Amino acid sequence: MIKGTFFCIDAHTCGNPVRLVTSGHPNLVGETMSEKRLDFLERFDWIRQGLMFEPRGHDMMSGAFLYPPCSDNADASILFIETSGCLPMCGHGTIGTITAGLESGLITPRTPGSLIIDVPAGQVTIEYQEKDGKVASVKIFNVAAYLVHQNVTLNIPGLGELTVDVSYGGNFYVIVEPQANFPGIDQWSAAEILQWSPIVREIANENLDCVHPEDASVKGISHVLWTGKTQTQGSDAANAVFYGDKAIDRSPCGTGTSARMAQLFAKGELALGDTFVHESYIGSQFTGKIEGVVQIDAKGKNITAILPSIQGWAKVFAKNSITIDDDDPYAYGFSVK
Ligand code: PYC
Repeated sequence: MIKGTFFCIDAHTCGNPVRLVTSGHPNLVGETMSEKRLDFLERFDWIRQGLMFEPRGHDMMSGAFLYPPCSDNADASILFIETSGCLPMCGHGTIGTITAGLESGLITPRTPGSLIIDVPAGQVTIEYQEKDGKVASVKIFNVAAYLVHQNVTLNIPGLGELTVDVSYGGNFYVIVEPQANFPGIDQWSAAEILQWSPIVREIANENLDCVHPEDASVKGISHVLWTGKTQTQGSDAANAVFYGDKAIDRSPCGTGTSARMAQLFAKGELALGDTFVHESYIGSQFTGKIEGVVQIDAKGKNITAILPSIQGWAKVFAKNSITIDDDDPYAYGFSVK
């Protein structure tokens, strides 16, 4: 029996996939995208599994559904899906979704050139530029980002000690900079990043508490951000972000760039108004900026956070109709361990 048919627009943001699902949306219960995200995970996760995992997707696959706005001031809402679940926020996913949504006419801005979007992590504002009938670039004014833990030493069996920071940029990131037991991403193969990242993430999660002070459903370290030398002219820094079980982000990672700027701001290495050109493992670039500084109330204790922006581009390359049919033994996908 066919469980669902999903029309999808496939795109990539600076190299990383974005599958915008444009039909087959389940009706979700909840007032906010955070509540709707939890409802989707509880009742409709089979859709994510079918569309993200092999054979319809792959390890890096990530995507999104557009929903009507949850807030009065917003133009639309986004639910993110990927191999690991439903992220509270995804920067490359937002850039791809906005590009594909505008180019296909699925998003109609009330004010040309700008949009307000509800996401599970809160609300983001978008500014975009068009050229020759296409979206040339998308700038996201992201949710507040802040450094959570600083200079924590983790003991990684087989690798040794790593001193790391943990920062939030829409997801929680362990950030690993070059040090005795890690020479930098320019010295490590993709296979080494994929080998050590899940172990670092697991040990970091065992040792460090990460719960967002304004939404307790946003918790736990999901990503590992490794740094190293740049390879593209004009980059201020380079990173390789590990997500899911076996993925390295091909884009510079929007929430990772936000988390990294928050870390560098807290350590005095970036200031309000600074731009930050961040490079991915394949050398593609996002331009980040520290747009503002705010205080987040964490049960009476104030956390200083930055308001980051991230600018990048996406390209649409395919349109397809995907069915999930119960008679297929791999209807809900698989992942090779
Ligand atoms: O761009 O925020 C991002 C992202 C998260 C995981 C992969 N990309």
